[in-house]
Amino acid sequence: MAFGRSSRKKTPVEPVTLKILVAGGFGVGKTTLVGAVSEIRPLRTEEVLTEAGRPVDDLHGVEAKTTTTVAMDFGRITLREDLVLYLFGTPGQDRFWFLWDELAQGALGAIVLADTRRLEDSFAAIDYFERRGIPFTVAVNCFEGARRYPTETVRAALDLDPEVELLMCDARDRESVKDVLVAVVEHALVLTGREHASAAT
Ligand SMILES: Nc1nc2c(ncn2[C@@H]2O[C@H](COP(=O)(O)OP(=O)(O)O)[C@@H](O)[C@H]2O)c(=O)[nH]1
Ligand SMILES: [Mg+2]
Repeated sequence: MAFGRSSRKKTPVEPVTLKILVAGGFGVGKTTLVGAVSEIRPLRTEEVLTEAGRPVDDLHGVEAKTTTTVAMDFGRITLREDLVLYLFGTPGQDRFWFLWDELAQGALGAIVLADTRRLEDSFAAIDYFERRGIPFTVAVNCFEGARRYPTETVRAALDLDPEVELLMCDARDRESVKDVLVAVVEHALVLTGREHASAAT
């Protein structure tokens, strides 16, 4: 029995690990999203916003927020037995741009979180991934109290390429976030596969 097929099937597979970035403006829900799905206690480096930080940290529209992620959020989720994602939240503030190139190393793809009340806050992240050719999916975090817009309206406002996917999500909801992650991985794998195919010809 010990050498039977059934016991062999139980041999744990070494999972593929993929790195996904979570980007978007300040207060859009990056820390919330990573925390909602992570199986490990998310590593967070939140700092209480200080008076000194106020002129830099634009709190307009996020008045309830009293902490800010100074370095990054980090989390892990097993999407399937053989597929583990490591999530890296990018710092939301402009003064931490220098960290982005480090974080982007080896990333398969990215989520750009957006809030329809402050869409322009997500432009920088979209530009960044477009310029570097990193596949990304846009997820609109549907805060209650924020007006709902048709997908096409949001796509047009963000000037998204037709092949970039846009989803609505709730960053606090594990299943909703998982849907976004699956979409990002699938999108990124299709694009990466296409790249490999064209490199081979
Ligand atoms: N109502 C609501 N609040 C949210 C949602 N996502 C995040 N928040 C809140 O919005 C604030 C900013 O979220 P946070 O994850 O810290 O944003 P970050 O700066 O992008 O990391 C926090 O107080 C969250 O609790 C959401 O989907 N709905
Ligand atoms: Mg944060």
